[in-house]
Amino acid sequence: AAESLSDAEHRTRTGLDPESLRRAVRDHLFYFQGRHPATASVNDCYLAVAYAVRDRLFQHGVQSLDLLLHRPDARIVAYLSAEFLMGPQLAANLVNLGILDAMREAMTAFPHDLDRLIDHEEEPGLGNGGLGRLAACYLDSLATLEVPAIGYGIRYEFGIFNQQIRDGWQVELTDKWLHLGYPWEIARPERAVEVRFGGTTEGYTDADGRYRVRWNAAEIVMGVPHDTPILGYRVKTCNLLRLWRAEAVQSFDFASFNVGEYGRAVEQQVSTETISKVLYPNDASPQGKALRLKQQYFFVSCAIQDMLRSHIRFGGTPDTFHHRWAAQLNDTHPAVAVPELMRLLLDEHGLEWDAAWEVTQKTFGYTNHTLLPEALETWSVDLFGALLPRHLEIVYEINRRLVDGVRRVYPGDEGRVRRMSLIDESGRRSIRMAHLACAGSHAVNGVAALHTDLLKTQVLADWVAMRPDRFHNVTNGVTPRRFMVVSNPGLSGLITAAIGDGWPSRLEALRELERFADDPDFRARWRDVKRENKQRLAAAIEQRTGIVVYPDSLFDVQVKRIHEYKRQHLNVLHLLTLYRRLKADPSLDIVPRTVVFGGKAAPGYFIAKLMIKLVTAVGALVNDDPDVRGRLKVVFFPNFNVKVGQIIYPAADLSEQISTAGQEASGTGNMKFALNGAITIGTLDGANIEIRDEVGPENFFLFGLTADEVRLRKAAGYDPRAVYESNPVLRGVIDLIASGALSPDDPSRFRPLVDGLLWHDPFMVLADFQAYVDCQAQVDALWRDGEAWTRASILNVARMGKFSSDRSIRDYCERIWHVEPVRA
Ligand code: B1H
Repeated sequence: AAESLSDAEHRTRTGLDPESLRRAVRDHLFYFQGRHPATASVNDCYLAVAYAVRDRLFQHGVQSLDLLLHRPDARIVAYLSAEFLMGPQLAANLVNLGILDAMREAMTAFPHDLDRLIDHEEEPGLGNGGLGRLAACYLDSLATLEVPAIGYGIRYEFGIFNQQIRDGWQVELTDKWLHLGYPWEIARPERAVEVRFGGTTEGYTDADGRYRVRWNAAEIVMGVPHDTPILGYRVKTCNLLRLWRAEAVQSFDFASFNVGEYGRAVEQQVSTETISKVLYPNDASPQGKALRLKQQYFFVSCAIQDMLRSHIRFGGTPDTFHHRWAAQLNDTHPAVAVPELMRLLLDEHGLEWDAAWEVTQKTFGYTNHTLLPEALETWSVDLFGALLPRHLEIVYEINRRLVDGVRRVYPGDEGRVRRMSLIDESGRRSIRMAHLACAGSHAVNGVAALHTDLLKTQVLADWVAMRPDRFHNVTNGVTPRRFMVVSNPGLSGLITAAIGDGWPSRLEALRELERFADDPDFRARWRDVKRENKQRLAAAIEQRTGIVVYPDSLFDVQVKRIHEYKRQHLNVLHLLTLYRRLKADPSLDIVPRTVVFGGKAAPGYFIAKLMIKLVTAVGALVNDDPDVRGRLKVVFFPNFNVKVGQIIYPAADLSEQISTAGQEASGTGNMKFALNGAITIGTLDGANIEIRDEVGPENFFLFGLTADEVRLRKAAGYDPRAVYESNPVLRGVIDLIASGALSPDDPSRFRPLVDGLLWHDPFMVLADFQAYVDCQAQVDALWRDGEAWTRASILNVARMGKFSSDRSIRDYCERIWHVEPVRA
């Protein structure tokens, strides 16, 4: 206490006025980086501003922590996730601190202005897509709601690959996000923990004569935490993102070195540090790789040990662990936390099984993010046992008790026992991680109403039958701070001028915009903002692709991972339909459109990469065709990430959410678009359903089969070929692709795509084609009535309040975590 700073000292050191900020930036530049302000580079200035901002975050952070330690009864949320897709930090932190304008003013004294620095910042791409970005939104909301929380994950040295488009194809480049230094984190080597792998187990009798198990591991790795402060919006709460880096215990083997084996001397270090080297670039189809399991166990073990250590240090006992911690499993990637907590409680802290199991179940909640069968993780028993022999024993014991329970409730129902077992015995024996997560949690949830329903009636139906009260829905949400205030200042300013500035942390307040929907003045200003955002995107498109697009055209946008179930190819079929109409009658009066695509394809996903090539090939065909006269433009915007999203969402008129019904668990891009005034064209899938319920069916373009219809249609024997034969428009576009006209250098290039559609079409693209084209005609009709379009756009924003991640987090706090805010 003697050394802590007084409020007055804080004010002089971390003042928020332009003059204090200017001084802070100058000091960091000069004393910390050894740079003269007059000759500082963009990166020098960026780092100096970032450090000045970080000081102010830590000021809040240290005080938040202080508060927690004085309240050892407060429950803390631990969000366990293999991915955190944080996006750029500078502007978001300035907004949350409330000093964006003050810093802009402060930077006029330096050679580079603030917007240049914001533009310079690279983002840590430590996630694949929606699942990782959701974790980041939830951290923002937890802090904003003043709920103490830590995000635990992996500090990958290389995040999701950077995507370049060369000759129309995706090329993957290593993401070196650390190369210029990452100013937002601070390494905490003194808090490192040890993580063990491999070896054997042995039983022994302890001093009290009880049977115990000891794990004699073969390999030890250090986990070193790197902390990034997470400040809430205009509050004093500052939480933590704690990412773990793998380091060798002993980095240099002198014994080898001394006998001349220089290579061997560093081998161990290289192999150890591979664990946190790179993010697996799979969206929704994990592969059973040993390194991936090592990554999962590595960060989970670090996290649980860290939580236990702090619990005990502040006076807790192992049997009250769950009073202090509510841990959420972000999908099954961290599900090995269940046997890890059991192991620590049993083997290291001497609890009996029943006591340890109660603590474990009360600690964990599990969120499922997908129903795709190929994405439900399993690990072969052999691999799991080789890396984690003690955990395999614990999994077997959990399973033994589970199976006993099932037999008690359903005597003689061996089919059910086989279905529910943690071990899949068909073929190569493997552990079903979703079952392990269900078994070890007090609450299981899906991420949108439909997804939760399907989870309950299909994938986890047996589990629901046994423990119905454990299943919940928590519909996803996104943070309006990043996806409105930071990325769309024009719209945010207009909204604030109309309804005041409370809406970013009380998003339901957007409803007050409804009364402006019929105000001609307000509509005109609404259109002006959208137009400015479209101009900004048009400039970025030209700069990155060379394609010139027109801001007066309808900006029709589909950005998300490239996957067949998301049906980028359905969008392409519509595009080609428009193109063929124009070719047949160049004087046709059509609504000019700019169709923008963006998203990464998993490097090993051939068809997804071919879809990217198809989009760029259509662009090459259409964009400069004299018959088209600029009325149709097709753009593939490279390297879609959070930063690019912040330019794209605000500029969209139409949001493409066209997945096969029943396949997209929730979607969150759909929310980001609608919050920025885009109108959705979509299927009854994921959160689209709830978005439509909120904004009203008249302000949403709905088409396509429902999830039930998809199922029935498949059961009845779906024949895509028959659809093709019977629809001349569809035949025209499919034949165009098959003809080779889009790929004169390799006429059969798109054959795999075409054949997939004609002979299998598991995602019902052809079945939904006509409905989609008809629906797009309704889009055109509304677009031609500019006033009506603007009205629908305003009403979309006004009614999207439900989709703030603050609402999602409140749901988790009340229904799953039972935690309360700790107010500073
Ligand atoms: C989602 C994933 C995912 N669901 C495996 N599942 C991964 C699965 O690297 N892997 O192995 C990575 C990611 N991601 C997405 O989660 C859903 O598809 C979206 O519909 C949903 O909005 C999002 C957040 O809940």
